[in-house]
Amino acid sequence: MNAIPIATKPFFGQKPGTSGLRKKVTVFQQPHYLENFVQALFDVLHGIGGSAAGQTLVLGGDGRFHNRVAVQTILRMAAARGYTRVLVGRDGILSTPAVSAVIRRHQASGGIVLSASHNPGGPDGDFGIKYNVTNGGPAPEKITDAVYARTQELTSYQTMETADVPIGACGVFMLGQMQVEVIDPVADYADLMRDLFDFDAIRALFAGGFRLRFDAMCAVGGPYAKAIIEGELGAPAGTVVNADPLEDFGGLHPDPNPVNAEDLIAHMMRADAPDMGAASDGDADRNMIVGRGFVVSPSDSLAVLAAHAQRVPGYRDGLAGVARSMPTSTAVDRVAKRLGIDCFETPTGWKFFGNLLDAGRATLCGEESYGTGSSHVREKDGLWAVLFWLNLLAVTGKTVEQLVRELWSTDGRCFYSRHDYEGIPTEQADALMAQLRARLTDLPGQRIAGVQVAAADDFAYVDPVDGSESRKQGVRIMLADGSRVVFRLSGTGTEGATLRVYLEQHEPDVSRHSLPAQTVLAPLIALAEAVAEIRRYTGMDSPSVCT
Ligand code: G16
Repeated sequence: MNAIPIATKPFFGQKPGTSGLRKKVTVFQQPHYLENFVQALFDVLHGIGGSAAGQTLVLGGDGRFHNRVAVQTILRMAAARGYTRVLVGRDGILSTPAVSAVIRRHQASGGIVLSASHNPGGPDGDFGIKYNVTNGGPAPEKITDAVYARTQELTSYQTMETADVPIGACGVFMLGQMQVEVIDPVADYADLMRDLFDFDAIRALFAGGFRLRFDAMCAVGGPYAKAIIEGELGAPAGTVVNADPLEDFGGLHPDPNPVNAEDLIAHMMRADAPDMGAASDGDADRNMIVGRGFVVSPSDSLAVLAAHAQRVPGYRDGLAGVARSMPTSTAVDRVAKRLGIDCFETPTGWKFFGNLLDAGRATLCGEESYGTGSSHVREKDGLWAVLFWLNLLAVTGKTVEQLVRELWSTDGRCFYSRHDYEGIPTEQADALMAQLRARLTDLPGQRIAGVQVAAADDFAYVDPVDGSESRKQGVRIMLADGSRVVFRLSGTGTEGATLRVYLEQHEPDVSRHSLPAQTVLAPLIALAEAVAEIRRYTGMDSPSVCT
């Protein structure tokens, strides 16, 4: 069996965003579209036309529509490229954190994740592809930029003419000279979790009647949560709901936030609510934590985990440091200060944590976008966060709400909200950001909508490990007391542009901690409108999603 060249032409816009290339399924279904991207990736990794002989690739996705087709396409191209071995999840399934774990455990040269994360799936939904490097983390910008450049000059790609590899059961198959090993998607990941957490303590918690509701949102987290939480930890059957991954996520929008996981929130607000609620997203790297009648913000969740990390076996020796994306609230900064450890502020995108984790400068990382993780892999990890919380509840005997309120009474509460304006025409969104950037030097010192602006900038990051620079990562308007409004455009959408407005205000006074966030943040919301003229540019009177 020989590699055969297929003539092709470049496609417009194959530029990876915050986390890989995400487009409508119909875009990926165009002949040669996926192949071009994979060829460009292989050309960057192995040199134009170069061989991947001796290398192992990990391959899997969140099971969304087009996953199966894409897996077979990539297997053929990997064989044509000369890869020695591919580890593929059974049925083409691997969660994003599991890909990271498998790459690291098997010392693979890298992995391909097929997912559009929290974006809806199905024939009219979204699809995506992303490459993770040998540390298990998303490829850095120097690779993704090079891949994009290469997509713009392709004239052919290499593949093979073969039957599909049977990936429905574990086993080893040959595709030409390449070995395809179909692996259990959960096994390596479950081993890692056993090393990190006190499974006995969590087992005892469930045995004592503790009730959890884990909503897998018909996405890839289901099999992992069922195997570990129900299978190993003894939670009653039915603890994990929406546990079977479906190609269209059962029509759900698998984004674990209070808006899209409304069914979970409704259960957690009932008088007979379980002790804890949790949800994960399409590819199982995001998480939401809910107490009885009490929603935990992702920024607070990160801060609680950091504050109590030493109670968990995997972090018994303490944290080297913590890191958060710039728009994430400063709750974890306050914990880091108390603990006397470094806290890094990075641009949005998990890839920016990779160097800090590799260099041993950060142990825990998190983002406002419902992502939390640690040095155990190089992705955020939804189920890991849930197990971490369960471990803390088991060893402290406290409730979710108690742990969060303790954090607030120690460090003050960082009131926080994100307002998303989705589906804006791209030119309008760009114009809004351009006028904000043009005003940056004028804003400091001005009183706008009754609020005094202390400073304003466009966030830029210099990686402390390799010195690489990332500019224009979000406009920040800061007040003297540390409150802030941040504006940036999402890099993960597939239709038009999404403006994200992040609002944060610190409140030390415990008597004000139960006020509704939107009420406390009202002056900042007014400031955001006055400075950015959101209504005028977007034509929208209110955000489409408010979390
Ligand atoms: C990705 C990135 C995250 C980022 C999120 C939202 O998550 O890995 O770092 O916070 O997108 O990005 P944006 O604000 O640009 O839409 P995921 O879960 O979609 O892979």
